[in-house]
Amino acid sequence: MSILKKNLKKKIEEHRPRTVRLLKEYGSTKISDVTIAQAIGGARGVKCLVTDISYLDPHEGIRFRGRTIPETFQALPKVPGSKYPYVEGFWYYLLTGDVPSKRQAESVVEDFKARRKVPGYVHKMLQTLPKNTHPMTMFSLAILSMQRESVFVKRYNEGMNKMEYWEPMYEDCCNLLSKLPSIGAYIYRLKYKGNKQKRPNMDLDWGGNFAHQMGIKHPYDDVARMYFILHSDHESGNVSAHTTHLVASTLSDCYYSLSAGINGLAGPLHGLANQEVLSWTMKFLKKLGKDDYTEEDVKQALWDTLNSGQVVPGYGHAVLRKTDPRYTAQREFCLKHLPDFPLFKLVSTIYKIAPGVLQEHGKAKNPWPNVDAQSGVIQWYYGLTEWDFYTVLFGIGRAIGVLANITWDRALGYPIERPKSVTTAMLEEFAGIKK
Ligand code: NMX
Ligand code: MLT
Repeated sequence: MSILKKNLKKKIEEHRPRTVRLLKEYGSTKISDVTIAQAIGGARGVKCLVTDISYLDPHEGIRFRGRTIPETFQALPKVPGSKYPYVEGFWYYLLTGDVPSKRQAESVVEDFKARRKVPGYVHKMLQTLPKNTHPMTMFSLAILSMQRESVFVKRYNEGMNKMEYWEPMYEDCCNLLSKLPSIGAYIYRLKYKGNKQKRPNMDLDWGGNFAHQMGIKHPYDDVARMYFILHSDHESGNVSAHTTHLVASTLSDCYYSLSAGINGLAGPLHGLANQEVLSWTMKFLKKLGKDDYTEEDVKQALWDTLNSGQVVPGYGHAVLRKTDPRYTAQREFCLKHLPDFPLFKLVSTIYKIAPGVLQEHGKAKNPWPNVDAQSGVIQWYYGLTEWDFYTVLFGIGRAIGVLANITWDRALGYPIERPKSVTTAMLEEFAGIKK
């Protein structure tokens, strides 16, 4: 058994009695009420999911296993010659809650390398798709096409004890996660680089090999490591995490579950906002027809968007009530590596103007930028200008968090998810409205 799997097993065995006790002795303790506004309005703020992998505070932002973003980057073992951690070490950390030693992180690097090879039929399937298929559709299909590899399904069909469910789920998640960077890069080069593919480099870690297969030189390997960790997890209520969890709760395997979660990420109000930000910014520059712009021009463009009934992409959030620390982390990267890049300057001007405009508009509860407002600029700077690919990057990162979560879902025996619905007439009755 691998070092990670052995440690995870120990953690699971230690954790199980806590969940059992809460259920048995405190099951009727109330943690949330539900209002009519919440029932109609997307369950905002209803506390009905459990995860220990990350927690999102509205004012502080995300903590992974109790650590803020800077603390996480600081704590994890770094790739030699890089300031950024191994993504594999981060996977270890999310699963166990323990910061791995360099040796422990590197054992996951080796384990992932052994699982990295993408089956040939995935490439063949991708080649048959119409040329204008969106990269997110390709990514989701690639994941789904590998469902036949599921170890969980095989073991389930043989007859398996519930207490063992997490083990084949863990194997499936490692098998799937280890392949995602290669699949993403394959889609990129198939769609935008005339299908001139690069073979994986077995000397490189997960993030480094992604940069290599994309064909983008250093420091893009560090950009990839930073990006994937930043986008990994945002507690359990966001659409991609919740969908993955929901589908997995039926005992569907991780291929079905992640593919579904990726489909949720592909919506413009969720992950696809990162492509919308670039598209909005480019339209703004095109409409202006010149390189220089004033703050007044930016303000006018934001109002034009709002007045035409559209959202300002990259701004607002269902939980956060301040600038997203993932935005700040990427902004700090830009200030260090690309301070004079014109697109970064424009995004910074939007950051200066948009919150005031959104406040004056008076609808968005959070006028501050989220992760998607800043991520595309960095990709563009390093030569990845095909913005409809950006959400695939988000998806590769998001897989780390949601796959860690569904492994724990199996370990703790979370049941099939099935909330209750009511009718409008029932709501009217609750409200005391007479017909
Ligand atoms: N621009 C214009 N209007 C907005 C914005 C925005 N950026 N954000 C919220 N609103 C509106 C929202 O559409 C709603 O209008 P209405 O009452 O007409 O339905 C109103 O303000 C109240 O919405 P909130 O309660 O503030 O936001 P909610 O929790 O419903 O939605 C988002 C959260 C993130 C979906 C929303 O802020 C949004 O649409 N933002 C732009 C898209 C975006 O950046 N999404 C990425 C989120 C992060 N991610 O990667 O997933
Ligand atoms: C995410 O990373 O999933 C987004 O910020 C959306 C969310 O948390 O609701």
